[in-house]
Amino acid sequence: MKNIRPAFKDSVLQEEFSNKGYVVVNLADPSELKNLAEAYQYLYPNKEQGCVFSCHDTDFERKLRAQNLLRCVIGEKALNLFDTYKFVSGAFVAKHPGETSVVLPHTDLTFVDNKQYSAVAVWTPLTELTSEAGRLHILAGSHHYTPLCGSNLYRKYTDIAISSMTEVDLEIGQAVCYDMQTIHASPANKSLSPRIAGNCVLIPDEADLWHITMRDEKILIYSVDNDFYIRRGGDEASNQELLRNYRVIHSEPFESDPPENESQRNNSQSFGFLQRVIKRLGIV
Ligand SMILES: O=C(O)CCC(=O)C(=O)O
Repeated sequence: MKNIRPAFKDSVLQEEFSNKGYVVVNLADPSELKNLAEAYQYLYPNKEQGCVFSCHDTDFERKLRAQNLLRCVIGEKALNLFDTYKFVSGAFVAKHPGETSVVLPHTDLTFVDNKQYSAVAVWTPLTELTSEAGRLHILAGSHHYTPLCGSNLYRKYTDIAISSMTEVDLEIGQAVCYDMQTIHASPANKSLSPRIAGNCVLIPDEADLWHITMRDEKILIYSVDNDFYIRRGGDEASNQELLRNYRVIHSEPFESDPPENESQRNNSQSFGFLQRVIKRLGIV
């Protein structure tokens, strides 16, 4: 196992986090989170569809206000749990009723050098979190095996059923802190009202903030700042344009995972890697 700088002040939480890739904590007074839910309704009064992340909001001023609110409530509380961490970015996640609100299994972007550090997402419900409304599901232990993730370097984890992952039940006031390399997902919201959550990213104070992208068959690691993550939009062309302001600190050739045998070679490009994760975690 890698020798990673601890994230949590509390050694019991740290051990659970290192083993499973996530841990549930008591984060804040429910009334403070209720205020945040009201602020969300004020900023985003219109009915939408699917699962909508405020970090992809094209209204830059509103995106910034949303992030500042999340930092002041979730970010500030979370900082007390961590051993000299800093806030990087935050988003409201609105899962609207309907089948299109499913979030398929994925890892988050690589924000730090995972050989040394853990970037942690602090995800907290702002509305009642029932199974029907779509809880976060996590594949325990998967953070030990997942590869780098960039804006145009996504892996597909479609062979992993959401139902085979751990469903994280939280009261309002609690949060799940997960390693951003951990595979997670959430099923569609089958209830009648939107399910709102706040999600904030924190990294160690001393860690270089990364953004990874792929260009000309190469994986490029950029050293960026918080401003990059608030300014970046959803589309890759503007992302590449913005990256011109930053420095590449490392590059390596992109190698897709080699298939393990002839039948796999015929079947799927990413078969080898995914099957190894599945086998190691015993979720076949
Ligand atoms: O809130 C959800 O249901 C999914 C959140 C998620 O996957 C993420 O923030 O990366």
